Amino acid sequence: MTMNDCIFCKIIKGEIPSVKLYEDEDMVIIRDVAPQAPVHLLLLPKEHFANIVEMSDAQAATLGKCLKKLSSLVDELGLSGGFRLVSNKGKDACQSVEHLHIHILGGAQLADKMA
Ligand code: DGP
Repeated sequence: MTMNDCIFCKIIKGEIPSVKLYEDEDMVIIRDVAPQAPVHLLLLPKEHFANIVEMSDAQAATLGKCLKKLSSLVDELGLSGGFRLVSNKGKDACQSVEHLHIHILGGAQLADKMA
């Protein structure tokens, strides 16, 4: 998969519509189209890379910055009661979009088991 046919790159560029709740130079945060919790968001780094295993040191530093920023947005995103972060990598985890993304799940008490 290249950036040209990546659905999340198209969302980031505004070529595919999405509900964008936050955007800065490093990331966008959108609503997941198939929510699995009352609040189900996706944090998308703007730079395309497939997953956490393929992440460079520079991309890891940017992702850390994004997560730090997320911590300041918790109330406005409806996550003040808590939240869960998930990033699927590969077949066993059912990763379906090969552009690293962090699922942000919350808005209610979540199940205490993840699998
Ligand atoms: P994963 O299985 O971890 O690769 O999750 C991909 C998620 O992306 C899945 O929860 C559904 C979501 N998704 C797929 N296509 C779109 C889209 O076009 N718009 C939005 N907002 N979410 C999408």
